[in-house]
Amino acid sequence: MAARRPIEAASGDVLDEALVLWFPKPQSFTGEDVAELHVHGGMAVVAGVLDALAAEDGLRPADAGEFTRRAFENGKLDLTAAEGLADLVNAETEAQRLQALRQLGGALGNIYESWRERLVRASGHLEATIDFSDEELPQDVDAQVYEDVGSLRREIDEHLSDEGRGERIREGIRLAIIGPPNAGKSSILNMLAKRDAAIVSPHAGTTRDVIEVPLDVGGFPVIVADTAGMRDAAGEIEEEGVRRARTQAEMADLKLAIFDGALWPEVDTETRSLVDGNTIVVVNKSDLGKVGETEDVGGMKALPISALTGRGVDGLMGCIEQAVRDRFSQSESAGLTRVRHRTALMECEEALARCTREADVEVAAEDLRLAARALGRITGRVDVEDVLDVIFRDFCIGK
Ligand SMILES: Nc1nc2c(ncn2[C@@H]2O[C@H](COP(=O)(O)OP(=O)(O)OP(=O)(O)O)[C@@H](O)[C@H]2O)c(=O)[nH]1
Ligand SMILES: [Mg+2]
Repeated sequence: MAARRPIEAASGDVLDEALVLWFPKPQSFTGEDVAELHVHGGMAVVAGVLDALAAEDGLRPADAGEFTRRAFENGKLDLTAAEGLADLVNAETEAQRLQALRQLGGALGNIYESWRERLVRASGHLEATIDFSDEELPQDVDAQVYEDVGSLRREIDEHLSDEGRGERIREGIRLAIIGPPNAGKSSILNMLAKRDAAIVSPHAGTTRDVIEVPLDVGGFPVIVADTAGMRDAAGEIEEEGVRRARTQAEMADLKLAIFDGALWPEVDTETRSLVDGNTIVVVNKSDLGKVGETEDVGGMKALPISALTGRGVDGLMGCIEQAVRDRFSQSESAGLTRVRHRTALMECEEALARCTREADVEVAAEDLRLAARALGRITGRVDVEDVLDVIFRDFCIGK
């Protein structure tokens, strides 16, 4: 129901002409009666209307995430959908938006709920074999239960072995720029970021702290980290910088290994030792004329570029985008997006493993109930009080 109405203070002063929307329960977002006031957005209007509302008995400002929390508590959405909504509000790139929308639409919740129902049914069947005699039951009830538990374990294993794709899309894919000092790592970061994010200088050992820049690479969120040049450092501060560079290299989903074209064909041995299947190999300073078109480092094709002239830079961007796409494009089925999901799924899988090893049928049935409970925690059916505060804290006010 919508109407245009004057909004009045208790004194009778008209504060604004506003659009008033009335959503009767239970069809509203929260499942409760909800009134929305669409006022003219000036600060004085908003402050006046909020003051007038605060003067009414029983009214107070909503906490962050309170609308969504009430919707959850009234059974309007499950916990994974609520998380999807929070992610949608925070989405900065296309891949994040798509993933969040899919989760809000129930793609994850439906998977976990269907698994949970299978387990509840299986534990019921197993319990029936305790309470009833063989003659009263259809044949091979327990064999069927164990077969279903086996196939569910395989589905969960497959779901878990996604290399953290959904989590990376939510939090950002990590790309570390590594290499010897003075190779042009910071110049390359600045080029990718299209701004002077890091200090560039002719002195080896310029960068010490890790400098992170978030980028949108073909719709994927990528956090590019520039690091200190790898070498036996001169002094404590640089030493710490090099230690941090190595940590970044270990943590990264993808690496850009930069070699110095001024020293070519000499290559830094430590950087070379860090080159693996998730590394794009680059030789910078190709403008100095020492680097050929078809170079390689330890069998890996090396991309000649020049951060100074911009040569080869588009090719490098293309390589990064392709590497990200190859690794992080969404599969057909929805994937988990939070550590919370992963932990509960691992707990479920452990309970199922115990169940298959267990000789005592009563204990095995209890394992199935525990496994179902772990899944119920993801969608918010059981044991959720302790996680609710954490989840809804991430929301903004008014959602
Ligand atoms: N000729 C040439 N010089 C370059 C190129 N890229 C960077 N340089 C120069 O190389 C020097 C080092 O560049 P940086 O980007 O600071 O190198 P870095 O790898 O970050 O160095 P550290 O932070 O000390 O490890 C600077 O003087 C740059 O101007 C290039 O493509 N060609
Ligand atoms: Mg640097």
